[in-house]
Amino acid sequence: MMQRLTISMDDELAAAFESLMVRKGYANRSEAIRDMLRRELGEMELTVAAGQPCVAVLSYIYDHHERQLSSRLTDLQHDHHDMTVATMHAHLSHEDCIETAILRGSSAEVERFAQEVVAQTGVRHGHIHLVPLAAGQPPAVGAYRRLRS
Ligand code: NI
Repeated sequence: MMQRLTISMDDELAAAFESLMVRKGYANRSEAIRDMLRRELGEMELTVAAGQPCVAVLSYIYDHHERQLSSRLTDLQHDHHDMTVATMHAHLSHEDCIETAILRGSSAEVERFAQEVVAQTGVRHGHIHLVPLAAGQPPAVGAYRRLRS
């Protein structure tokens, strides 16, 4: 059985999608979207299945003119001080700041915290790179995910 989905998107996103398809060599849109979905679902499984200790690099851009966002982000980090190893901040322009945080904890906790940060209004381009820390075992495969565009 196949289901048909109709998707709406703005012109800019549609154009970006078309060029991505060409770049990655997809024959049609359905195949490209199916592939992205499978990848996203696979990554979710990988990270949900693993409750193991990890380090992670979380990065995002945000608008520091957005009301109270800077202090909300700082508060969030203080609330999770046991997980926040270090944070680096750079002022990119009049509006934008970039921050990277090194986090350490169980992958489930780290992901929950990261998701909370990037879900704040005014945060863009949230990415996380999770590296599992399995004691006495060879390094497992890490996961790199885009949390928010
Ligand atoms: Ni700044």
